[in-house]
Amino acid sequence: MKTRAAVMYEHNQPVVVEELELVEPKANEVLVRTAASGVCHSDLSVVTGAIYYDAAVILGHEGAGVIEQVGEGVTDFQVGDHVILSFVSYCGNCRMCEMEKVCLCESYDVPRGFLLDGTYRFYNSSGDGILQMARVATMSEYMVVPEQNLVKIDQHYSLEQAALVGCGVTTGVGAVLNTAKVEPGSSVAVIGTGGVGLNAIQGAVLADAEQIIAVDIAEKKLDFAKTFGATDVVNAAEIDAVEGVREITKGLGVDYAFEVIGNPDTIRQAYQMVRPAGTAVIVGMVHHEKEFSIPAQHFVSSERRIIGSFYGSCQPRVDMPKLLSLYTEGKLKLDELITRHYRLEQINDAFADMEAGENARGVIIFN
Ligand code: PAD
Ligand code: ZN
Ligand code: ZN
Repeated sequence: MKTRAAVMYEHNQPVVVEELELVEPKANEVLVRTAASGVCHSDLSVVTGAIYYDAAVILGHEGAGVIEQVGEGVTDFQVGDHVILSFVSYCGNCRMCEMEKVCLCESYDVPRGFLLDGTYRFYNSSGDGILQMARVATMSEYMVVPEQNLVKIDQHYSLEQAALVGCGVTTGVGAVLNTAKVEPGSSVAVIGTGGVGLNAIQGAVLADAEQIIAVDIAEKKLDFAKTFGATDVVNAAEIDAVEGVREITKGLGVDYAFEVIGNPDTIRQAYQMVRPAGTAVIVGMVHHEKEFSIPAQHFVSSERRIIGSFYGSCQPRVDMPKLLSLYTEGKLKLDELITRHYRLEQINDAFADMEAGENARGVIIFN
């Protein structure tokens, strides 16, 4: 069948929207018609090469849609089911899965962007195979994905709001609740209050944190942060982020700092703004060739902790329906995250708006 998709053919060049041929789902795979795809910074990082994929690859990993066809052996899903796409495939049986660390599943040793049997499902008009970001490719009208990447949801949810749960919401809220396990009454700083960071702020609200300090260089983002529950803001374009947070916390520093940008400098700031024995949580995806450094002796003598958080340490099929329930109960904001809609053809505009700090989240809507 034919589908239109946003394809990265060359790093740091405009993304190409074109018609591709999509083959039928094989065993344990499903054909999904995409309803909506959020535009996450990780998509832009695939374009820049910070998150490395060989070209060509279809972008998009934050989406939701409707099942149109199921391959042989698929028993948990049916045509018509509404699903969120998970950007990890997990087996459910390996040691990491049994430890409920399913996002760290180690069973699938397949090169990035191929489906689990190591082959392509998408081809361009020249007959070249096209990879799928995170094995999903939500920036395509249709996608064939492993059933392991699907989360079934109730049909009354808007697929547009549900799409955001596929990455930003689960990553941000999960970093606070699952990875860091922030205690009630804690003080929290979130550095970078974009689509993911705003959800870390929502996570801190859900954790009953007492003080939630938003740090960003864009005033507009700090305004968003306040509506999502930040109690204080620090504009890092105007003052030093670490000093700003220290001042608000009367010199002590915060219990938890979340870095949600992907920059070695702001990772160091996160480390510096936590109190002794506090925890810096790194959510941002730093360029794959870069490292960060911190003063080693100080790290020991201050007993600070630095932890990584991937996909909010979530269990997609457990956590995503729970997050949607919180939305229904009015405890999680999803509507307010969506500040602009785009058509697939406008993907390069969506990335330009992201770089200009325009949106909380931009969302691509399909017909
Ligand atoms: P975004 O572009 O919506 O937000 C980034 C925010 O950082 C913006 O508001 C910027 O203004 C702000 N910012 C940039 N530089 C600075 C600075 N020096 N000081 C303070 N603020 C700054 O991105 P996003 O929220 O979609 O993604 C954020 C990161 O999270 C990005 O690295 C992405 O790849 C990563 C991510 N990680 C996971 C995971 O599983 N760990 C999942 C999804 C996204
Ligand atoms: Zn993402
Ligand atoms: Zn596994």
